[in-house]
Amino acid sequence: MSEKIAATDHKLSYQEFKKEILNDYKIAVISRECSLLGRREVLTGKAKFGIFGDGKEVPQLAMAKAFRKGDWRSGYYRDQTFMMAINELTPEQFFAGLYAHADIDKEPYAAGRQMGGHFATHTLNEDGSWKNQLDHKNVSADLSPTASQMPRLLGLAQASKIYRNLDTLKNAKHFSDNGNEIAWGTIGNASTSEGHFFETFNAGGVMQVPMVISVWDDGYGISVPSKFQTTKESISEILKGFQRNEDNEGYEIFVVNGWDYSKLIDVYNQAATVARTEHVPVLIHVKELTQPQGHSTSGSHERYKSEERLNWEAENDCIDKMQEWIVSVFENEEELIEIKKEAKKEVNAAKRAAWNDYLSAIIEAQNEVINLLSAVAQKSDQKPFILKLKNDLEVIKDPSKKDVLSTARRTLVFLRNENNNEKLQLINWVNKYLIQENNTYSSHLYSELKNNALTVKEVKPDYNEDAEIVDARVILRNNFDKLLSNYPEILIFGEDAGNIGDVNQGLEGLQEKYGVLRVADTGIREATIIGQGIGLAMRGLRPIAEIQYLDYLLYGLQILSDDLSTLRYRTFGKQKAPLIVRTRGHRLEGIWHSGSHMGAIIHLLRGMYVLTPRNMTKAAGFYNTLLKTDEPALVVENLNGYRLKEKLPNNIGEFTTPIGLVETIKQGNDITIVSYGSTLKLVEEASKALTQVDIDVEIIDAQSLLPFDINCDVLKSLEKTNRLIVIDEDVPGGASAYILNDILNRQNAFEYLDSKPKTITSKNHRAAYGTDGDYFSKPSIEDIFEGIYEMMHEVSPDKYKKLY
Ligand SMILES: Cc1ncc(C[n+]2csc(CCOP(=O)(O)OP(=O)(O)O)c2C)c(N)n1
Ligand SMILES: [Mg+2]
Repeated sequence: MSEKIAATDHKLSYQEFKKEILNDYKIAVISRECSLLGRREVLTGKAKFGIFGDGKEVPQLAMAKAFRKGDWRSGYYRDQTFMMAINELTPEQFFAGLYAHADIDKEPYAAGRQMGGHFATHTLNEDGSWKNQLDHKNVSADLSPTASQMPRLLGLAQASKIYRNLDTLKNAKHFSDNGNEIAWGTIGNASTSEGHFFETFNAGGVMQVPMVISVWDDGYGISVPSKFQTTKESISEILKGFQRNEDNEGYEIFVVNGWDYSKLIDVYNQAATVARTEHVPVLIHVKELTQPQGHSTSGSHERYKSEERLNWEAENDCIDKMQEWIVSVFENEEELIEIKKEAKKEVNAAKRAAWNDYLSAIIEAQNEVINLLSAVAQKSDQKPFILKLKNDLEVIKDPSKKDVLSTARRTLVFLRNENNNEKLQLINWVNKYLIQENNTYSSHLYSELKNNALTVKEVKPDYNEDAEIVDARVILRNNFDKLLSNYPEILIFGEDAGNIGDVNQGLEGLQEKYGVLRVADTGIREATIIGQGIGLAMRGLRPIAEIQYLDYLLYGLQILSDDLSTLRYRTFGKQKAPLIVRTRGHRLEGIWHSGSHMGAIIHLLRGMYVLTPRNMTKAAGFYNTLLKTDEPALVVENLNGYRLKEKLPNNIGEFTTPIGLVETIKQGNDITIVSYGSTLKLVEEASKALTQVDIDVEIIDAQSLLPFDINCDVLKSLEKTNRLIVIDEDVPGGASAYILNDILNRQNAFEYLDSKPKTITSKNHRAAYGTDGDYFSKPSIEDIFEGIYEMMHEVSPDKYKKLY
């Protein structure tokens, strides 16, 4: 037995062996004590919500033993014991998370932005550069939607395969040691019902990547038992067909009870060996786990578990069983009782320290405001009211920032008719606090570093006098060729992206040139194509993930939204995944293939850049820009633009399209038209016809929807035209409303407008199929012409007579 336990790296002496086990035991009991006290903190109102790892401690000790520096975890909210065992979580940090302490030094996972139990390690240095991942045990930032940790697990694992097999990356010494790193996934039994789990599982088998997925099986997903979750009530049973054999590659599958410490260590060792050396994916189904305090602090499990089940859980607690086993080996019950006592003391002290730490800055602010209120009250006609506010604040023993700031702001209402130095000091305090806390809660949505994507300067495409006119897709293809050759860490993959070079030939011949690892076909599985990209990007590669059509982005949208877009924000800038997503959309016909649900996309993807180039030169320029920086973006190419003709620039791979800047593509005096993507072609057509009736519009290409027009150039145009129409093929109230809101509210265009601004959009439904379906669903040239004409008719009815 001892040899098995010690099998990881070297043989242990008896004393070392015992010490290691007792240390594990101590971690387990500390972790349990945190869960128990954590629940109490919520029930007494000091924290809002708690979700803990009680009942899952022992297998996590085993996983931590097999987990090496350079490895990655992509897991979920039950993994506090693992985090403690790899020395990335202390009890004090556990409570800082519970209290939502918004100081990244105290709560290093999310600076209080996520619920407790959601973990991460820092992969970035202060200046935004990568840390050496081989010096760390890496934890990709957790997120709450169940199974959403699975898609990126695929990419984290694939990176090892890429690093092992691509000679050109042999120097990537900060990311990989010859691909020897494992990506470890954890997931609850019930969450394996999610599509993300099955999609990831299948893709991992196809790709043969080193990932080890642990399923923590406690028989429930909140109140719903396995009977309603999983066929045959066993995930390992139904995944048996994935087991590899002599004829076929597949998975290695283990089944083990979660309370069986020594067996768990054995299994995790075997799993690690096969994944690390052979790059075979592994499933470890960890059964017979429990949930001693129920799912979370939101309810009690007595409501839904039978007495029989509750009794079974009490008798099969994994720590109790581990303890029994230790006593059977070492006969040291007293020692364990002592460890337990110590653990209780330690956790209690940590809890108190974390609470005081959390509160001290708020109490300081409370005192500042109390003093300021005392001072203003003395000078004020409203003294009794202000003193009442002050007293109400003073008696709050455990104040929140909200208590403090809202008191200060409400006081200013009483002082609205007064002017004195004391009031000025209060105003200064409020302004300072608002700025400070805005940074605490709203920073790091995008990179705030010197090299962020908005700083990349425009380099215009350069043309020879006799520049060749080519199918636009050739510009993209040549540009990708150049990028692949300039950046060895670029990988492009997607459905039909490899062998045929994508459905529109933007990658034609590039797989042949750069190999199947760098230009790759994938299965039809958008969520994991995105996840693959996120994981690869986290490990220092520069993936370009292709989603075949914009309409099918919806399958991956949840991961883009929940994982990628929030990554920098939810880690307070401590993790990044510079993934570029490439897709194509607009203007085919039918309910799908024609879609332009840009409104939905831009609202869900705050944290990414969303770029809508009007042609392929602009698109190529965006890719070139994005590769000079390290932020995630979605580029929507025009589906009907690949075979249109464009001039071939001679600085392929070098010209850039700036992010966040609009471009005026036609000057005019009467109305400013803002549009983007392929709708611009229709606007241009309509504008030619409008010239003939003496209407001269200015056309602005938005180009970049997230962010939109950071320099407020539309405003400058409106100073001249005083009229605005936003045109797109999204539904009413979609992206056009977003653009309109920006121009009116952020740019303050209101004062320049002489006509009511309007939008011209598609109908409320998706586009019907066929030429006529399209004509009656989306804005046509006539719709655009008439919409613009009507505005001029309202201005000058005699000159622009009613059309009909
Ligand atoms: C996509 C999604 N649906 C629902 C939830 C709410 N929810 C949180 S945990 C949970 C149960 C998960 O059970 P399981 O995967 O077995 O993990 P356990 O909590 O039992 O460890 C549910 C339904 C969620 N977080 N995400
Ligand atoms: Mg469960």
